[in-house]
Amino acid sequence: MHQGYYSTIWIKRALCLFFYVAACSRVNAQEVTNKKDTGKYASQPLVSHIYTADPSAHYFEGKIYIYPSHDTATQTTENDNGDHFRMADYHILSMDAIGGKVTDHGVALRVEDVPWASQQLWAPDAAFSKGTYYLYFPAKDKQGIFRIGVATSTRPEGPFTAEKDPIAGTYSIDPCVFRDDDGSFYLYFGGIWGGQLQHWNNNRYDAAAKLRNKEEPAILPRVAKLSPGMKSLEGEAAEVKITDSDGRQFMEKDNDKRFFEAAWMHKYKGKYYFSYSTGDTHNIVYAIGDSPYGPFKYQGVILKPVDGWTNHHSIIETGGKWYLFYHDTQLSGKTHLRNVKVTELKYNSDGTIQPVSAFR
Ligand code: FUB
Repeated sequence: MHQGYYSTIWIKRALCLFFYVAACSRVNAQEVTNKKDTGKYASQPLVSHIYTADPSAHYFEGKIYIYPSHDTATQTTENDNGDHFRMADYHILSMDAIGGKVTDHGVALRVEDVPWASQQLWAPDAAFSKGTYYLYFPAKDKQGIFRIGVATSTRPEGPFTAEKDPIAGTYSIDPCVFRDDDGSFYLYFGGIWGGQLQHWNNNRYDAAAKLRNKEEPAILPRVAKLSPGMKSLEGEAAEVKITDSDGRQFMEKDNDKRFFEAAWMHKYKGKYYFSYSTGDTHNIVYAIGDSPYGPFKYQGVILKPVDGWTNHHSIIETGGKWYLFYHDTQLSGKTHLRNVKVTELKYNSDGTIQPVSAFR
């Protein structure tokens, strides 16, 4: 009886010890995993006090200014329409140099201060011309249709004052404004699915239009020259032709290469580099051309998929080096709560870009 009692105690003690050791090693394993997780990223978020995404970087007045989306928590269920991206204002960030302290300049524009807009301030861009800073931004109008608006300021960080109406002839999302060497400005825009580009044919809205079938030509981004006043288009928007290396236009099924959203334009050694996100295959890719209007020949991947569904970037040169600004979801683990980052971008001697990974 006694023997049985003691052996029961010893069995209990042994079991306790076993569970204690197991629990300890689980905690240790968890800590190691967390440390490894932080270290797995090649770059760290530029700010962590707010969520930021879609960074459009520019060099203004001797500093680097970043024009990002300001992601906010939302109760809206995640869907293919992007309804969970319900951003309500913009904050502009700046830093003296890459790696330096990042300043958040506070609210630069709010959706309620845009007379024509109803919701969803998505990825913006900015430009400077003749003493004025211009903020270009997409938002849904009162009918729920994405348009592109413009707001002005005397300062790169704002605050910005929005025009009464969206820019005539614009639609969809993700404006990118490119200044060519001759001082002309070009506006690129468009994004499919929630960005609504599939509803626009010949610059007319078709509510019934559907996404393309796999065997149909892929939907193309749009470009228009900006008029000297920077608030209107010079003529109608045109499609930006992107082809494979053999000159073949991409089909919808080429979704590892065809355009989805997030256009960016930069010039390197006299060539025009048009880069964009492939959307559901999550790459940032690029194509090269001889004119800001294209056509552009596909070259390859710039940024491989990051954490999170979306991939969005900008490219600038500063201090004699080239940099890629992008975002991922390191801080939140949630698709619609992103954080902006930066990393160096390198070219090969033939002008091609060395692909970047967001991970070590
Ligand atoms: O931030 C909202 C949308 O997500 C952007 O407009 C897209 O480019 C994607 O990053």
